[in-house]
Amino acid sequence: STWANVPQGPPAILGITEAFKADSFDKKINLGVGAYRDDQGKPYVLSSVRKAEDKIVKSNMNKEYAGITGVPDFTSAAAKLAYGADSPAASRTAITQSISGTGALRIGGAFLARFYPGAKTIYLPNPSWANHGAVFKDSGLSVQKYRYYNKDTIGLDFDGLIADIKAAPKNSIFLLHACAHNPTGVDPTPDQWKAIEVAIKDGEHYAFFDMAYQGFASGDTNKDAFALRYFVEKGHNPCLAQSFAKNMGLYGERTGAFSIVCESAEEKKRVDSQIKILVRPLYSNPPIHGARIASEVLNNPDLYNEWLVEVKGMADRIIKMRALLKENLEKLGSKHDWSHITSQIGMFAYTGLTPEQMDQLAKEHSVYATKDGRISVAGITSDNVGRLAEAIYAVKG
Ligand code: PLP
Ligand code: TYF
Repeated sequence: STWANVPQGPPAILGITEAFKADSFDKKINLGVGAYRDDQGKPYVLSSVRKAEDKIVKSNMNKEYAGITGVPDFTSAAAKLAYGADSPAASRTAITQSISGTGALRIGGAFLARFYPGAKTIYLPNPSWANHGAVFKDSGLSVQKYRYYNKDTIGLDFDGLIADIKAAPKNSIFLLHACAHNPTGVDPTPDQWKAIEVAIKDGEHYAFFDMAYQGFASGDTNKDAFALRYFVEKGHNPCLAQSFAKNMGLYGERTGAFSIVCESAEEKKRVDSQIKILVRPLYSNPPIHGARIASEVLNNPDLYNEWLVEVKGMADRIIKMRALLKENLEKLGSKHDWSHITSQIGMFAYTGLTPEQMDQLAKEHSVYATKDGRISVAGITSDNVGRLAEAIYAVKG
């Protein structure tokens, strides 16, 4: 037949959700996909987002197409949120709405593949978000890795990271997780970021920031934007993929933005024209509903303040679950050092459990997460944390 030569592919991360659904045990726990859950384990729609959506629905707006680069009130507010209201680069930053963070990464990859004057090689942290490699490879870049995670310390391999930046050919592209590194939950400290900035500048490299969790790391959107803003302050012209999936809970609305800091307003104009030429044959123009919601939340002072409180609420609940998980493991008598569970930040904890132990967690304890030992802390609740600790203690001791 026509597709006889199409090989069966492996299941994606959503395979975990499938296995979870097929499990009939009523106390099963899903810590697979990184999506926030409330303390009842339910998907959470932020109150600020609900109010913004109500306003939009009630205002009876039409459904006309947005322009190629999306809803302008949304993109200008997104840029302000990321780079800061007083960004020195505000007038020279080109920005387009995107199909959430993934779409932003893909536009960025395609733009660099077409126009980046240096080697079209992007270095990803090892490990990185599972989709990064495929996004950039399919964009036409060649993909390499730089050292990031030290499995002995369950922390940052800072020396390896700096050495790899220094060893990379001049003008390489470096993908940097702006905050709340996925999957490890391990971020550089501000001082380490300063050293990374120097190494990137010395190598004449180009910084590509992926910011999928602004507000989720510290609970403070400004703190979480430190690295990005610091690079701009130090004279870099980075590009940025932004997602509102996690921090506004807009997952399926696919709301995001891609931006490039340019040298001048004139350069911005040329870059902007080429972003449009790139996006037009990809999907013509982006969906409007999520962008209108995010725009309302970001531009309405009352909703904006309510949102900031809600983001901090999500971050704080995750921090509390980290502490409870560690405490429960210690109460059970575990002799391992679990301090990384509370020192890591963002949505995920990188437990250090082996693929075999993760398999055992699923098969014997109905606890589902990725094989690399990553658990989505957002899936832990006051109710299931005790059972989770027992399961981890049973497979690891
Ligand atoms: N980048 C990182 C590091 C992520 O973890 C994710 C996943 O949520 C994304 C980008 C893109 O997510 P989305 O396309 O849902 O915005
Ligand atoms: O890493 C995660 O679990 C999140 C959610 O194709 C996600 O980033 C996972 C896979 C995917 C899109 C989002």
